[in-house]
Amino acid sequence: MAHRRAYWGISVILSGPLTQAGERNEVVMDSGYLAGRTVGEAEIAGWVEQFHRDGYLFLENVLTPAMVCRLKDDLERALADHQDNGGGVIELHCRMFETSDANLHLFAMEPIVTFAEALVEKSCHVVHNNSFRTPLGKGITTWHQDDAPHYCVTHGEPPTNVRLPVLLFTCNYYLTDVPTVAHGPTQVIPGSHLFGSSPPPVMEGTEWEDKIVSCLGSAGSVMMFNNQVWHRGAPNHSDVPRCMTQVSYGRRMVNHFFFPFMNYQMPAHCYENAAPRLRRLLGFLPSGAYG
Ligand SMILES: O=C(O)CCC(=O)C(=O)O
Repeated sequence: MAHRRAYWGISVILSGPLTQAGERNEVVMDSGYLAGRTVGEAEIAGWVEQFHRDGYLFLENVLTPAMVCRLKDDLERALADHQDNGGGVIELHCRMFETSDANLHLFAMEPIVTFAEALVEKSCHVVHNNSFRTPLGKGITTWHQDDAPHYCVTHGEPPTNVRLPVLLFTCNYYLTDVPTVAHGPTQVIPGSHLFGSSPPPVMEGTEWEDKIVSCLGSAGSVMMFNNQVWHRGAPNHSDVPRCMTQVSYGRRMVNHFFFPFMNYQMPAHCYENAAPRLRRLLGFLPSGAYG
């Protein structure tokens, strides 16, 4: 099982001590965070290529500690107030942006928003923003795709000469440190977005077991993944609940998933003073086919 860490240019990485789980932590000497920075076209294009190849992209040192702190506080407050249905495996609060400016701010945050526009389409929008806490021993541990396969390979090997349009992808922002597999990282099978089939619910004993990548990183990291890629949250066997906020970007042809969907009305305070880009991301889309 590989443990992949992706760092961007200006971090200095040193080898750290072995953890109790026998894994070597790397220590990142911060000389800055990505949040709010404009990244050059070439770097964005490189990220897009990597995402198309692997079905995901993991970046560390994105959110500042202050941002992480606010997002986590907002999650704790929201959960104390109300919990949505997390299926018994996570403690969930939907539509965080309605009550959390920190979440709303993520939608148009550079350089992730520019990456989303390059990857999905220029007029993409935000279709989902949930936050959750993974209690000890729990997690969304069944392997899955977020949506059914966009194409099905009926026989033989999956094609290697296709590139799927990215209709929808999700950003998992880590709000707690995930230094070891025991902390329940998001795990992924690289390239599986092109397999044209759904994953087995359990990877142990399958031909893909040794392909699992665990995205280990500090709070403030972001794991961005295609809705087609095989992934899960590893069970949280640490002694700290794991916190996460999610923002999903979709094409115009993908509607939002703001529960209860039908007759959902976005509170006016979310958009009335928003800049044009954020307004579009909130759903004020250009007209086009079907509308
Ligand atoms: O908890 C995680 O890291 C993964 C979450 C997940 O699988 C999902 O939201 O679809």
